[in-house]
Parts: sequence; C-alpha cells; structure tokens
Amino acid sequence: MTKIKNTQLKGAEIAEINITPIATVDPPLLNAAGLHAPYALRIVLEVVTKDNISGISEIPGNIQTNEALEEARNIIIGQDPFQLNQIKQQLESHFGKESADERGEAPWDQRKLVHIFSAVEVACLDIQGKICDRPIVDLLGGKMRDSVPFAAYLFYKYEGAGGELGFGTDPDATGWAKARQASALNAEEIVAQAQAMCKEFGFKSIKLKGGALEPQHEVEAMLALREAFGSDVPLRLDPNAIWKKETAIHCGRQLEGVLEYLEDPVRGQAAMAEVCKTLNIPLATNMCTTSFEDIPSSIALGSEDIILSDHHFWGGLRSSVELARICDTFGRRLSMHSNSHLGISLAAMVHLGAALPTPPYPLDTHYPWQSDEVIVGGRIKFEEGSVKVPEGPGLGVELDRDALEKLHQNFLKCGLTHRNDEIEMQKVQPDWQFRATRW
Ligand code: GKR
Ligand code: MG
Repeated sequence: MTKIKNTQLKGAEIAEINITPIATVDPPLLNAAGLHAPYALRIVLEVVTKDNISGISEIPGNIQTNEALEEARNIIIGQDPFQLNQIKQQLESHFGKESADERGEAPWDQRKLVHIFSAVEVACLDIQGKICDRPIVDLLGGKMRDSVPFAAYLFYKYEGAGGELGFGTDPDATGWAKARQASALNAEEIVAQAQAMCKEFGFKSIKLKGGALEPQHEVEAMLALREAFGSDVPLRLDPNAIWKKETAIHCGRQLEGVLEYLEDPVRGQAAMAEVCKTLNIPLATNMCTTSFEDIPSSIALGSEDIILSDHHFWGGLRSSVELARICDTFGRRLSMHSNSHLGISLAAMVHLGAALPTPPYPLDTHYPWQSDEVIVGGRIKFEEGSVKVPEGPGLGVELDRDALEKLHQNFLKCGLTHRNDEIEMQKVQPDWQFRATRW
C-alpha cells in the first residue's frame, strides 16, 4: 500500500493568517447578565496556504482572544493544516491548559485556548475540504441528514434594532424586520415575537431566553406560548442560572408537561443535580458542564440530561463530535448553544449538526437577530426552520471581503473591546447590577 506523504498534498503548508475583529449590528436583547450592546463582536480568522488556498472561521470577539490569536500566529504559520493534533498540542504548550477553576464566576466563558483552537481548526478543516474537494461534514464522518433544524430563539427586549439605529426604529420596516425591532416585555409581546419569527423562518420549536423578568412572568410567557402554539411545538426556557433552587422547583412544577427542557435554572452542577432529581422535566446546560473536565462530576452527580455543545466553546468541530459520543455513552442528549453570530459560524454548526449520528435537538441560533453578513451571497436562508448543508468543498461559504471591511470599520468605530451586558444595562437603568443568583 502506498502511503500519502504530506508533501504530496498540494498547499499543505500555512503561509499566512489574517485576524479581523468585526462588529455586527445587534438589537437590545435582555438576559440575566444585562443587555446586549448595539453591536456584537466577532473575530473572523482566515488561514491561507502557500498555494493560496484560504480557510475561514468565526469566533466570539474579545480583545484578549484577538491578542491571543496574534500571539498564536507564529505557532500556526508553517504548519500543515492536516496536522491538527500537533497544532493543538503546540497551542496548549504555549498557552498552558485551561481549567474551569481559573475562570471564576463564568467558567463557561473567557476561554482563550478553546476559542483559538476552534478558530484554527474550522479554518484548517475548510482548507482540508478544499484540498480533498469534500465538504467538512465528510471530514467529520459523513452526512447523516441533508439539512439541520434550528429553534426560534426568543428574547425579552427593548424597542430597537441596534447598530446605527441605536435603540431607535426604522418606520419603514416590514415583516420580521419590523418584529425584530419591536419591544417584547410581556407574555403577549413574546407570543407576537414568536409568531413573527416562526412565520419568517419556519422554526418548529421555540426557546425563550429567561432570567430577565421576575420568574413568574417568564412562567406565564411559556404558558402563553403553549396556548398560542399548542403541544406540537416543543418549548424551552433558559434563565441562565439566575434562579434559587426553590424558585426553580416552584416554577418548574408549573411547567412540567409544558417544557421540552429547562436550561440552566440554577448555578453549578450540585444544585442542577438536585433540581434535576426533583422535577419531572429534562434539564439542559451550557453553564455547568462546559468542558471535558466537567464530564466526570456531571455523570457522578447527574447534573443534567442534555448538554448544549458549541464548537466555539468545546474546542472545535471534531471535539464536538467526541462530546456527542460521550453523551451517547452516558445517556445524555445533545443540543447546541449559540451566541450572536454570522454565516461562517452558522455553516460550521450545520456541518456539525449534519454529521452527528444521533440527531441533536433543533439547534439554538441568534442568526435571525443579526442583519449583517460577511459571506458571499449574503444571509443564509432557512427552509422550514432548517438550513441545508452547504454545497461545495470545505465550509461551502466564502468571505465577502467588502462586507468584512465594512464590519471591521464598525468594530473600529463602535469602541467596544469585549462584551459587557451589565454596562449596557446600566446605560438604561443606572442602578442595575448583575447578580449571579437574583430570584
Ligand atoms: O445572547 O444574551 C444572549 C445569551 O444569553 C447568550 O449569551 C447565552 O450564552 O445563548 C446563551 C445561552 O444559551 O445561555
Ligand atoms: Mg443557555
């Protein structure tokens, strides 16, 4: 048997990387941590080989991640994009392994290494796909489905569309663009938001970002959604761990038989395990079991039934496939977490969602809330709430360089360097302070 040597693969050496921080228009969405700023930050990474094959990826934006990627530049340049294990090992030995204990109050966040590796991995898989003339889904083991379903992701919000419009509105907007800028501060407005979003995108399940209003209001919003959509549309609620155990049990009892799952009602694996044992509703998390090192205690305690994967937070697409395997082994189901994002991340999520042997729950996505795009051809279309696996090699999407430049200019102009929802909330309510447990 003839072995293929790396040198036989054209372009298998990274010559250049381009790191572009961007800011995308984002509406004033509310959550347990405060309020979204008028722009959400992302970083677009482009990795280019000697033969001028370009691979791209998108990760959450943050000045520290940006600096760390710059620091990683010399480690990445000169590498073979197929040697991801070696690249990862070198990044780990440069940055040191990360542990949840070092990340304090928000162990799911502030992770340099997983973000960097996710950015590098997705861009390198894009290159690998282009070299082999195969879509990324094939590099992850092959396609189990042609399209991937997503859930409508509802938010309580103030009026406004974000960006240059600030918290103002565009009087000429129609359809979803109009609904996207409408305020939603009670059950009735949340139902109207859900109807507009489901009509536009065809979503067949619904998640409400909770933790913004007093818990009983959020319970009532879920009951109103059930009333409006009937029992065929699965519902989820995510208070981002801001409830006390008693509140979670009191509210959860009212939602037994109504929710498909309750996401992060309380903080930490031990509290989640107690609520999980008490309530007759599956619990899901993207806050208490958020890295491979959290898995042993998750299994020992029984802290959740569903893990929300996220390739940006779990160190890439291949790690996420590994997570899916662990979930299958230990009887966990898989769903997918999201943050404000554009089409490069959406395409990556779709390749992953299509490759998973066990179908995940319809994935979370913030995509309907964003109006910008950074890929050629503009915004990706949803059909009946699903996105088709992009055709073409690699990710199947290409950078629109003019759009990238415009969004980079937004970044320079908006002055934001990292996400801080508490500060944004204080611009509206000066006394408001984040509390890890509020109700
Ligand atoms: O965008 O406000 C938001 C969400 O609250 C986001 O930051 C969360 O990470 O969507 C996420 C979640 O499911 O917890
Ligand atoms: Mg969540």
